[in-house]
Amino acid sequence: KKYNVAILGATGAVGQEFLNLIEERNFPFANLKMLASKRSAGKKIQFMGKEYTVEEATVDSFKDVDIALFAGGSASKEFAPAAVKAGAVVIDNSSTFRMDPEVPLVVPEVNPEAIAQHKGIIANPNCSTIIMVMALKPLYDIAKIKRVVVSTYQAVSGGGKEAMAELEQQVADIVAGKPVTANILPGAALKKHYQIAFNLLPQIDVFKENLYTKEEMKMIDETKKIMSDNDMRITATTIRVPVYRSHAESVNVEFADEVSVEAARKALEAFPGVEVVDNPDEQLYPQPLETSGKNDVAVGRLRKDYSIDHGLNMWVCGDQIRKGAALNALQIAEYMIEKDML
Ligand code: 2RA
Repeated sequence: KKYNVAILGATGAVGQEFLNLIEERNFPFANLKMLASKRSAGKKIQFMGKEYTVEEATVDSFKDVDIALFAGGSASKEFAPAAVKAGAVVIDNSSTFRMDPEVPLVVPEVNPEAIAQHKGIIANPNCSTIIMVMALKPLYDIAKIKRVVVSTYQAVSGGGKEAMAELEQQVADIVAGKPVTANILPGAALKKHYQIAFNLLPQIDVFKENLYTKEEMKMIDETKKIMSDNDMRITATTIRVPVYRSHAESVNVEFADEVSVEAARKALEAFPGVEVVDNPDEQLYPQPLETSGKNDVAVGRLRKDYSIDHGLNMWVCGDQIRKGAALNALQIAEYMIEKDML
């Protein structure tokens, strides 16, 4: 069986990755609709030997669509209800519906059972959250996790194609001895912008009243929902780094019981979608350059946290446009196809 697929946000970084993955994974599509905002409407996209014209998304765009893949952004709020009404299942990469109790928030390796609860919309978690829970879940399966302390090192592509271009331009300008301009990062809509080249920015998204950024609160709230554990204590600090692609995270875990490094390694090695890269003798550890363009989340630097009773430190890297966004969403669709849920 083949399915009619629509991609909303087809011209952006996540939209483009949807296309790469649909081809790579031989996703069973019949018709493919490329949708975007008015600004991108009319653009041509070459895909699998065919030329597609990007159409402006409207509430009428979803007739006969089986699966609507939403790349993210404010368009989701406007178009998700229309797509559902037209009979499509929406897999949404924006934050709009993630914490809605009626909407499953899914990482297929972690909580696929939640998909069955959907009422038309399934939310794809935030990229840094997905990458972290891929490493937490196999560990949680051997011992309850009491507390997590995470610091992220997030690539500029998390801020979109424009943020990548900004880093490239700044590096070129610095090397050429020219003055540097910053217009995008830490966020295009923010009041102030700072240089990312040869710098770090401790702000991803806007600040909330509690002094955390929205990105930090996503990691906290979404992880509890995905792992179905509201008692888990989590604190997060999210940082933008001058890396093109692939987020990295330093994750400190406190368990309720003893977990040896060997047991943790074994559990991580057995988990689908995780690759353990951890050999200090050979200087092997995950690096964003190595995980860019790959599907698996890499985990390494496994070691005890001797400052607490049952603690473990790890270093996690994952391509946030793949597993952190497009791949995860497509895996949700593949799961539904496999289980005949579409
Ligand atoms: C970032 N979390 O890296 C975002 C993308 N969804 O900015």
